[in-house]
Amino acid sequence: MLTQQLNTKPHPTIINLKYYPPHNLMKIGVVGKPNVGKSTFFKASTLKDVDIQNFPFTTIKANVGAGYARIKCVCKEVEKQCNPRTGFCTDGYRYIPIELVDVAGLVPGAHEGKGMGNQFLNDLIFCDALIHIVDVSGSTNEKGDSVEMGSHNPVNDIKFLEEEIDLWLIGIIKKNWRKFVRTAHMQKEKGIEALTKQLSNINLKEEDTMEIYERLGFSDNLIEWTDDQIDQFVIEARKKTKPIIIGANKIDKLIGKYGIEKTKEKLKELQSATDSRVVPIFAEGELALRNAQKAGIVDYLYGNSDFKIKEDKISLLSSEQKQALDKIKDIMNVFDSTGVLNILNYAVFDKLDYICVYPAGTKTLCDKKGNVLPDVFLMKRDSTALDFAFKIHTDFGEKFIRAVNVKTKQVIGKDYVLKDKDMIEIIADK
Ligand SMILES: Nc1nc2c(ncn2[C@@H]2O[C@H](COP(=O)(O)OP(=O)(O)OP(=O)(O)O)[C@@H](O)[C@H]2O)c(=O)[nH]1
Ligand SMILES: [Mg+2]
Repeated sequence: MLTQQLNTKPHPTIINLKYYPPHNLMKIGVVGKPNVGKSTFFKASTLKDVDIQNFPFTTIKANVGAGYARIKCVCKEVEKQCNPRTGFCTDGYRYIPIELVDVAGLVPGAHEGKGMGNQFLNDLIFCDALIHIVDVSGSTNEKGDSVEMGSHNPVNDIKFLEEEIDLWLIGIIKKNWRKFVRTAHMQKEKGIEALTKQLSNINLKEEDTMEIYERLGFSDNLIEWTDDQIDQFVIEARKKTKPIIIGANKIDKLIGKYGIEKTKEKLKELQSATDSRVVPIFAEGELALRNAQKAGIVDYLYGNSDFKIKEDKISLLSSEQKQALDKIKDIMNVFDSTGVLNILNYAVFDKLDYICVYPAGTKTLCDKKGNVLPDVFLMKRDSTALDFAFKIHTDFGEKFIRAVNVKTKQVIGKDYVLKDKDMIEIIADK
């Protein structure tokens, strides 16, 4: 609606998107019940031209595209302009691509086939985290139909969605449970080893399988596991492989009805009902703003806390358009941004605890083609120089000799623990 008000054309292309092989991109799923603004959030993040409508099940086939996390790039520190191979760098902010997957809406009972069922969630199996978009204004019921504002309690959505996601994963694991347990038994495989292999199918790492296994203290003989125990294990696995962050969307509606202070209280109420972090979002505002920026109406850098209408455009705007922009500005002032990039940054750097590391040549910071700091990789905190070498290329990992910390010029070994914004040169056998 706001986009129409601002009368700008949506941009069908993604900015400077050249994919790495998918295994190198972090992947984040966008989930929630129908009609809450998942695709609006996706479109505001990726600028991909996807369908948005005010009724349930607009999205059926998953939308996939590149969103971004954003950091202050080291190129400013070293006083050079970088040339990113993927993503982009503007005003010293480096935008690091992340794969976003926007799926169809989930309804309570989806695991029993209600709504669109939950098979479509299989598109999320390799996601590192899930952003659960909630209509915080309470103007969509559990099926995603529009209802009177405030008549639906968004706290209920948080609970049901988590359950449906858990039940989906439980369904996947239980489907082959008996067969895999029998095979493991026949091959005299240890329970934990068999389980590790099985759960790697849902992206669970070996150390995480071990941690859950030790914490729950279930039998080493998987045949003895009860149904409940399998469920408990998978729920813990889901928390590790698919942590959920709540995007409290449509805050504009909430503010419109209750004002700012009451809105903040409502957000606190929502936060107290969940262990997941609740991030306020105005997806429609971000989408309108990015389109206005593309159309040359405003000076705005995606993710910033403010924007300016261009002097020469002010007189060309209708009062409706000015009002729409004022509304966005007011909300950005209160919450420091529209929250769209904010929630992705929170997912990557806080919840998943990743840091950014640049491969760099010691002398020039360039690759062979002369590009300055062309890549930046997201690495799990506490990763080592050897992990980084493997991340760049298996060959580098296998033939690792030593590395150099480009900032300090110190030679480092494979066990060096990486720090955020390190620039590292890997020296490997040819
Ligand atoms: N007021 C307001 N409306 C929004 C916001 N974000 C999305 N909407 C509206 O919510 C409706 C649903 O948006 P979609 O993005 O299609 O929702 P969805 O969750 O993808 O819906 P399904 O694909 O049907 O599951 C549309 O009318 C959007 O314009 C927002 O931040 N504020
Ligand atoms: Mg949609």
